Amino acid sequence: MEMVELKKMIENLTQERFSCSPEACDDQQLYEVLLVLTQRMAQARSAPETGRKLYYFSAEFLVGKLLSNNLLALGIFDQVRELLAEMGHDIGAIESVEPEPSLGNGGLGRLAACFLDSIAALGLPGDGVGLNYHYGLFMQKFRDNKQMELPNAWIEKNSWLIPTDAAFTVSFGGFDLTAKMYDVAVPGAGNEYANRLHLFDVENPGAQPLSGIDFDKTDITHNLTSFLYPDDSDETGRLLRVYQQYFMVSAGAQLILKELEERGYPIEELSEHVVVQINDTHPSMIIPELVRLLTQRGMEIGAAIEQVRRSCAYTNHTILAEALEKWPISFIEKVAPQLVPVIMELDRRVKEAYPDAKVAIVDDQNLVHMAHMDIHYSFSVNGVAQLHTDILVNSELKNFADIYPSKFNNKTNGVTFRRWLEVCNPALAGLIDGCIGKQWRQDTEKLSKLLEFADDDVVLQRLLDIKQENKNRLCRFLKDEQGIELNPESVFDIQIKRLHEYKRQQMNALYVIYQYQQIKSGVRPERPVTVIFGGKAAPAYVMAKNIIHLILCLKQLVENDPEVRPWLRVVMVENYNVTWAERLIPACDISEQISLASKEASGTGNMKLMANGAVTLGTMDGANVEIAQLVGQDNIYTFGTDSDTVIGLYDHASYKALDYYHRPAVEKLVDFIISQELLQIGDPVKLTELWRDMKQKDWFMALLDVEAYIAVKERAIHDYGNLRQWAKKMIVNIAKSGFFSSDRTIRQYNEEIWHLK
Ligand code: 26Q
Repeated sequence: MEMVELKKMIENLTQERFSCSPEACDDQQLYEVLLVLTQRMAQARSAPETGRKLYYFSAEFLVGKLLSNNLLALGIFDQVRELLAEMGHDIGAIESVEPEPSLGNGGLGRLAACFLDSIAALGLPGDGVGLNYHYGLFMQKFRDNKQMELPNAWIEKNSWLIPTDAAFTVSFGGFDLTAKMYDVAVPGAGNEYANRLHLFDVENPGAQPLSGIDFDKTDITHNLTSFLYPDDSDETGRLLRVYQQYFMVSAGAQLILKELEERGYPIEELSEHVVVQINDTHPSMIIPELVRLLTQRGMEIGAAIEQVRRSCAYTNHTILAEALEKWPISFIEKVAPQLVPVIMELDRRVKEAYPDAKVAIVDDQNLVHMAHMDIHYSFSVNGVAQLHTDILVNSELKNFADIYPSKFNNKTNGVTFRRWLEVCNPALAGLIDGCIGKQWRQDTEKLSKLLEFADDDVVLQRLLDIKQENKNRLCRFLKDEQGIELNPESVFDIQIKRLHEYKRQQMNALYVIYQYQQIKSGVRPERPVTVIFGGKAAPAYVMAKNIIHLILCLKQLVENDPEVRPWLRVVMVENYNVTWAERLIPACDISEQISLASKEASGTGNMKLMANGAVTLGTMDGANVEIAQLVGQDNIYTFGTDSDTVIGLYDHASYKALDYYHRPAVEKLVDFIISQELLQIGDPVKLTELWRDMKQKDWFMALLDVEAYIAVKERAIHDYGNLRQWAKKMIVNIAKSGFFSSDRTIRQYNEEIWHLK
């Protein structure tokens, strides 16, 4: 679009809405103007040509702020930034007034958002289907070195939500609700299309939290879409969760059938024209709901089941047994009694064909295993990284893979480089353009051409300079928003992800203790190190909160010790979210990916950090395995017990934390958790609980790997001293990151599962 034309549009909008020139507007006003502008431009676009159409069902879409991303997709980001600068405004400041739609917990929700971005960019016909939570993931505050949760409202008078005329009745046991459909436009980058994210909402929302983030979970009518569940560890109100799930899938199923009819196809041809991707088990009730609706419209049950089976595909995101959803049939009886006979029939057919109780849908305790229903009644089951898929096939879901060997397939996750490189790290994107041209923006595999510059001193120096600028910028944000002052010259070692024992933030905390003790005994690290954490703990997840408490206590200890502070700093960013990720990732030197091997299905932060020139320090878990294969041993720091060994330890229950605790080097780290120094700062109950768990249980085997971890981290920090060598590692990582574009992932979904066109 021409600059003059764009300028005129902005001027008209500011005049129309605020009766003033763009120059006279404040950031809030300009944000609203740009929101309206992008929304209109996106709405003027048409949906991609539909052969088969995809519906991506997900309880979470962690889209993050949308302004920059949408401007980029519409191809006007650079022009708008320039125009605003001419008018005396900074696009960064304007963006900062945008509230972040945090409609997801973490990896799974962010993946869904990256996928929508890529589906649109590839010009494929595919819409998202989810829920319009009024309160997104809670806001995290720290008080007394503990996590507090506050409600997080994101919908303002002007938001990205576009009301539509579509509404569907959803029948629950004893009452009906109307599901109103709101759309968020998803413009495709580099084309003229736009898809939609459909978010369903109740007609009369409006619940306020009772206190903190606590809602009246029995008031379904008003509270069904009030809030996003902060992950599976929150046991309260599980029934409301089932209400949410059924509401989403029932409305979504009705939308599918309505659009099928509008396109002029009979329901008998459903699977020719529709594919449903089920993002983890949260939307699994789509299967019985579609069967029910098809039979209601006159199809014979066997034919209906067959159509649904050929339409549905399921993605598994977890190997943690405790995270697999199993609902008591009594819950479903209460929420959606009309589904019970369908589920019983689906189960009956399974039991008839496969007498093995381990593959039943309904078990002998009347629990409905959602994943089992998905596997039997879909045509594709995929894991999200090669190792994850291998573990599903060879151990976790072996019984199923033996029955349906060809259903199982791998789709290694990816991330959108538009948000996670072009938007969040424009300086690096510009350097890459200068080296290899701009084609990588369409095809990220072309980043491999950067390898030709691995010995180019000018490029390597520029790469280091850009990293330094990004570290400086992060320091300014931390200073302005959280009052934290850091040494930008230190090594930035960053672990950002949800708090979970399997991700082993506690092992990183043990490293901090190690380094603290070294310094106190007179041995300084080779250079100053800043260990940065970011992440939220589920409000009911006691151990995860204890780990946050330990980290915050360590931070306070280190901050107040003038002997230690110049060499070691600890930071925990408050309220880590997509927006903070966009600031942290470009500033990272060492990317911490230290989950217990076999437990992290994929990880996607690892990919974003790699693309921004961070060097991974990690276990051979999830997609780290593929990162290691791509970059080679010189350009990654791997350590720790391998996944086969870990799986063996669980199978034979042979890991004994105490044995590792009693190693002298380990004992003095663990015991520091209840040292006088820390007990003076923190809550003795929490610290003692954590200490006891770590030495006696340590379910995720931090003590098994901690010595190897410390050794490899020391080596990485040593290697950082040779900056030229380090810059080479950075460039190799960037060059090899192209495989992890969600454009590649989505191409594979389309070629091997969806067949959209
Ligand atoms: C379940 C029941 C009740 C309430 C909430 C939940 C719930 C919510 C969110 C269960 C799981 C989640 C999120 C899971 C998740 O984020 N998994 C991550 O998915 C990423 C994308 O595939 C992977 O990269 C990560 O490895 C995986 O942990």
